[in-house]
Amino acid sequence: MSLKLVIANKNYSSWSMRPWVLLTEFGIAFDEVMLKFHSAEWDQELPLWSPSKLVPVLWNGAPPHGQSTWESTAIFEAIAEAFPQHAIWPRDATARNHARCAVAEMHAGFRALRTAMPMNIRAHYAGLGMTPDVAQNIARVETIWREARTHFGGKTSSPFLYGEFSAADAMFAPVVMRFRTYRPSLAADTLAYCEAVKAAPGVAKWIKEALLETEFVADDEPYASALGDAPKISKP
Ligand SMILES: N[C@@H](CCC(=O)N[C@@H](CS)C(=O)NCC(=O)O)C(=O)O
Repeated sequence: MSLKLVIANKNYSSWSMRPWVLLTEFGIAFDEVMLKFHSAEWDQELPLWSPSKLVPVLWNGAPPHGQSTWESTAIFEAIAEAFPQHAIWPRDATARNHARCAVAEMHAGFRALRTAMPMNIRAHYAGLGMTPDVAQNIARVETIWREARTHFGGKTSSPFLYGEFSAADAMFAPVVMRFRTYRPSLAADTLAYCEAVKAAPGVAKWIKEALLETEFVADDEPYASALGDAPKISKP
């Protein structure tokens, strides 16, 4: 296989982060194709790489003859199918069912959280973005994580949702990034899980590379202008 993953800015692109982290955590080799938002490359190359004009897209081979997989959950399935030797999904059927539901719920929902707390890894906006709908989304995330940890992951020595790092942890990694930026009030078990995700090598590598980026994407920066000052950019 010759895998290429087409992604956008690591600081902002939450959907890009998920399959990148999943592949990296499992040590699956791939070439990264970075198309930064609002760049000439994005305008010129995205139509070649992405049938939906969104990222991420996973290619086996390259356009026009390779096979493209778009939409995050389809990409997860393609990876799981291509690498059955890796437990991309939990091996236990009951855990796998819960993990699939959690991943599907994240893919389809949590709009309030995603809108009011856009991923912005380098920013520190503690206290911003909270609304009643966001609070409900966060409570639901905490419930899913707690269920997974109580019934599955917590019964192992691993800190992740279902035991070893899986597709579900990759799916929720951008939520951990949002919690890191907006610092909502969270339960102790949620915070412990967030620490484990941040320390996972693939996640840590993504964060490190995100912090090296300098582009400012206004669409993803509702609070930079609201604060009336320059964006808070932390040093790598
Ligand atoms: N449902 C898609 C969502 C992908 C998505 O919205 N990607 C964003 C970047 S994080 C994008 O490509 N935005 C570009 C645009 O909207 O023009 C998936 O699961 O992959």
